[in-house]
Amino acid sequence: MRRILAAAALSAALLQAGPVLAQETYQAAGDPLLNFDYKQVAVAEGLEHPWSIAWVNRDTALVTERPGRLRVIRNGRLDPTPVSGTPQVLVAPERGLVFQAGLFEVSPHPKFAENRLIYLTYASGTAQANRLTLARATLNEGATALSNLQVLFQVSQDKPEFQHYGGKILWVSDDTLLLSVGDGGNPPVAIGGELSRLNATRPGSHLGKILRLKDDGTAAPGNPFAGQQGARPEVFSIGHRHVQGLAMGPNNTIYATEHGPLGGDELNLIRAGSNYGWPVVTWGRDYAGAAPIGTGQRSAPGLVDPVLVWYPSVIGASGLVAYSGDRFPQWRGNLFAGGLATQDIRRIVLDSNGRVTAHESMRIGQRVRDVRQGPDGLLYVLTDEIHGRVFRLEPAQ
Ligand SMILES: [Ca+2]
Repeated sequence: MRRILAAAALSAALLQAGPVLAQETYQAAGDPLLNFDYKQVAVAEGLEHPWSIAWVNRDTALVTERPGRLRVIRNGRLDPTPVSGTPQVLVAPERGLVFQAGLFEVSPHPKFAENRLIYLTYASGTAQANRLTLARATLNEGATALSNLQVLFQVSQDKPEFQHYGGKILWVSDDTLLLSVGDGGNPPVAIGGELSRLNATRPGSHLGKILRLKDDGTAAPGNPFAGQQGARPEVFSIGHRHVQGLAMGPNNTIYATEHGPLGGDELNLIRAGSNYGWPVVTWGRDYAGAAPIGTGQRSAPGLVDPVLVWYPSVIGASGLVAYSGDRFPQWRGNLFAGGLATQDIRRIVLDSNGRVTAHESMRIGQRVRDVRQGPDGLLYVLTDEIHGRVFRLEPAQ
């Protein structure tokens, strides 16, 4: 299923910060249509805001529903009974753009076959004081119940409101994972009398970051800010607004999609210790009055530009995967990014240097929350609806 590289070699490659290269940003304007004949094949229906899908073996997939349920699809059939033993989750009421709290990612440990460990991310706390939480639990043989639930990590600061948690997990070796944490929310969301988003560039806060943790939730060794006074040892990269897609690309590269404000969703190539600029530079503008943000600039020395920006209209970036299967040979090495707002999936073509060379849109017609590759080499899609569904894309012939 997932190819895990030798932990030592990969960790060394991950931690190579490398120079901040002046890179060209590919501006993905408009919705060029993907010219490929594929069909949608239904897998499961009637899921309430499904958020994330992951396989524990070839025939068994787990799907989170944002209101706090974990569901199982066995041999292509949705079990009507949710998995028991899931954590208590803070769920946001449905209010337009801010209904983000709930149960997010499900991700089996890379050695799940041996240890049966499942990792979950979710919002916990109250409407006034809440935070992203990472927990793990043991899944029983029948995949009907979790036990031994353990909270492994919580974001350092409480925040009010229900926005920008992050919550994406990417395993980068057998014992370390990347975890995205959002900036806490749009103005006027504040912590300690200042805007929450200002924490994104501060290594002393978990907000607006990608973190690198061991599988027990503690800081992974060798993280780039670990020795710095006041810095959090978990921090891997900084200056993110709201990473909602995290994937390993060709040649051990790490890509992340994040939500910009009004305009300016980004695809970034993630390197240890880099600053991705939020909220100092962005292509987007604020929701409140469409005011310029930070410096009002798109780029600045020392801040890493996105490899692709969706501008002037955003896609509402969600799940991300690099395709490596054999059912769509012509797509191998391409990235697929879900679009909530655009109700589609974006195919993104990279060259051997990791730069974006092409981009096109696969129309779905519903908000796409996650796109992943199944063990069968097909692409699986989750739609973010009250009656959400899971389906797969197959070549038409
Ligand atoms: Ca940025």
